[in-house]
Amino acid sequence: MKKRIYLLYGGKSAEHEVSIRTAFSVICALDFTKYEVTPVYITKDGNWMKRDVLKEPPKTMDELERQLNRDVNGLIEIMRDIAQAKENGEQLPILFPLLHGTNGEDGTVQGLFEILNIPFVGNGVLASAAGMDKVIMKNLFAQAGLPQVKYVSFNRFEWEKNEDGAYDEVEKKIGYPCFVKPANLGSSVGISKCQSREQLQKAFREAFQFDRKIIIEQGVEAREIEIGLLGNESPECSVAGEIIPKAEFYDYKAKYEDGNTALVIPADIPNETYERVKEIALKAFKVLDCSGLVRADFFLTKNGEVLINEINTMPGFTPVSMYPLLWKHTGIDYPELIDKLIEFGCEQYREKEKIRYTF
Ligand code: G1L
Repeated sequence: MKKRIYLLYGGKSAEHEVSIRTAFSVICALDFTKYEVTPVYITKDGNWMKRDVLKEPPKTMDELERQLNRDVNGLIEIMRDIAQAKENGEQLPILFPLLHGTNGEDGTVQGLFEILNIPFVGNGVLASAAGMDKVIMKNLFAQAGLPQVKYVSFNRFEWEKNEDGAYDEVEKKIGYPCFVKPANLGSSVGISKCQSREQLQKAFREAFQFDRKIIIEQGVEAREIEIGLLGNESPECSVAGEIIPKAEFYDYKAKYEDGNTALVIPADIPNETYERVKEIALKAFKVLDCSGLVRADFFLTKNGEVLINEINTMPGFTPVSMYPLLWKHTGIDYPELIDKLIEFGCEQYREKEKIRYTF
């Protein structure tokens, strides 16, 4: 019997196209003799469109994007399929969400999966939600004693009540340069670097357009190091990678270019630094109660200090994204990585099935 997979992609998000491209890569990497693949396209208006089971990998991306003119809500169809599988005592299908931002990465869609009581790939409700909010994430890291840059946070109410008080606090606790960002990790907009009070005022106004909560982080001169984690109870760590501005790289072993940055894998760092990165990444995974996968991002300062910047519960996931590349260099290629993520999703579901709800 083939394992059934529902691949969810598209979605109400600025990353709609990225998601489609990622879904295309994932489907093409799946072994069709092992898996039965059902694409579920979520349109920009948020409609769920369950497609027919794929007989073979799609030839072009357009096939995944074409809208179906069916009046049945795809979500209801999926729910019916699940109920039928349960009734017939069949193996449950697994959901594979490739969705970003609102209703995808923030835990809401994972909540739906929990209610449906069905296996799914990747992080659960709590990790997804906590990982989406920079302030919550950093507060949890702080509570666990993980090293990170200084930060403060304000909501719109606090700022409107006392604007100058907020700027004073930033200058007293953080200083310049600093970064002002919407707290919501999903948005790559509304971010500014500030060197002065004037810039800070402008940056607050800008960031508050995109969220009701903002975070101000100390700007540090540092290298950017990332690592991948894979697993549930005792996750494995990949080699580390480095992101560097294009102008600065020359004769490294592996170079991947994308826009204005290059990825260097493995990162050229001392072994003790790598050990420290792993140690902190594993703690962060545990602190946020992650499952399946995480990409952990770090700053490495001039004096060798390792600071955690953030973790990403739904990292970029095309074959040329940092997370899959890190695993490729660790000895796990893209198709195998996907197999493992699916297996970890099933394992996580079995773990939850052990919980008693009656007493
Ligand atoms: F399901 C996984 F494996 F956990 C998973 C889900 C989503 C891995 C990576 C992603 N990433 C995304 O969905 C993306 C928005 C970054 C690209 Cl579509």
